[in-house]
Amino acid sequence: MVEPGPPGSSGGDSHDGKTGGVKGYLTKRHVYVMGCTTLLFSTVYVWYMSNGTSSKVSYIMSNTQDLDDFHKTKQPRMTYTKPQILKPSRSDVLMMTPWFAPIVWEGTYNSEILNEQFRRRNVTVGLTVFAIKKYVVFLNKFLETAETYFMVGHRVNYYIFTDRPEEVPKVPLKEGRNVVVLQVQNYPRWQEISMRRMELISNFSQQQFINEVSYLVCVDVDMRFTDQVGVEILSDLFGTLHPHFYAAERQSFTYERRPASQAYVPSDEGDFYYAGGFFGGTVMEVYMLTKKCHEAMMVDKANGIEAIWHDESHLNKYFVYYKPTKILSPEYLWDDDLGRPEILKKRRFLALPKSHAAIRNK
Ligand code: UD2
Repeated sequence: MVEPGPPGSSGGDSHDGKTGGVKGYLTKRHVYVMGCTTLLFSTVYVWYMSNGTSSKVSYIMSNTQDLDDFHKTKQPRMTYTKPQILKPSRSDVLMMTPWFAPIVWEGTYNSEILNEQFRRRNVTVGLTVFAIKKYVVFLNKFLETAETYFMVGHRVNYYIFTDRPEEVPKVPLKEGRNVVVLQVQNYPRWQEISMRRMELISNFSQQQFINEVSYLVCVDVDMRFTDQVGVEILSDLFGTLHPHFYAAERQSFTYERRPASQAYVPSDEGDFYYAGGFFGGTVMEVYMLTKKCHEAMMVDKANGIEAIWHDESHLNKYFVYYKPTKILSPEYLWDDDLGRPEILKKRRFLALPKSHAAIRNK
């Protein structure tokens, strides 16, 4: 083992200190440090220039500060049951995809560890929800239950897209949590309202969300939280297994099967069927997903075709080719009409029963 030497030395092996490339004037360690420094500064510079904002630079700085403080501050004790290599935490469900994306089930993660990691990064999460026309009636229950169960202990911005800002209920919020009402237009058809979410999320991601939050979580409004939905869901890009299809075979997935649509998925492709009502990721990843899906929907529109399940079909097409880095189990989007299968240890986000005739296009 090489013992670290005094400052300025090249480590334990004195014969290893010079490099031919700089004619022996500099030690390898100098060259290494200079290389790293140059790389760091050029990365930061390119990043800074391409974004026109200092938010990412300050992100790097604050994280470096955190590392600097590591030895000075007392770290919280990390006492919990040790993971067991020979005893997987769940043996009844798939916990990892073939591209190494974890599938989030109760019993597979430790919230304490994850909360500590995300708190250290001082993460703010944006929750986007659309309440257009009559769907404003769902906001009260949605927000009230989100205050109890969604990202407890973390900073949250609720982005409420609506055409009826005056009907957004005033729900008491905990510290660090804000409601941001975004007034948008409505459309005559409910399908169009559902699909246009992609366009609006991508536009607002670029103009606003990128400056305000680290992650976006994009969900349906006719839902209520019934158990914890925390930072375990966060990742670069995540989708949720649709409660109707999590155990189904490919042929049963209701992907768009007409080649004329941009959402077309051939019968021998696809991993899972994802729900349109719960996806997310970093603002940049969500921006790319929603932009691509919106563009695809516009091509379909120009060609006089609408995908079978609207935005959900396009989301599913996207995930075939840009695979999520994390997948949420149906715990995160459940419908009690489907009963309570043994594998479902928790129901965290539940569909509310709704009368389509009374609520859609109203
Ligand atoms: C499924 C998906 C949904 C979407 C849709 C496409 C789930 C749980 N839901 O929902 O995400 O992909 O299929 O067909 O996976 N909305 C309004 N006002 C309206 C109509 C819709 O605000 O007049 C919004 C609202 O946030 C609603 C969402 O659009 O939750 C989706 O509409 P939906 O819930 O009526 O569609 P549904 O249940 O078929």
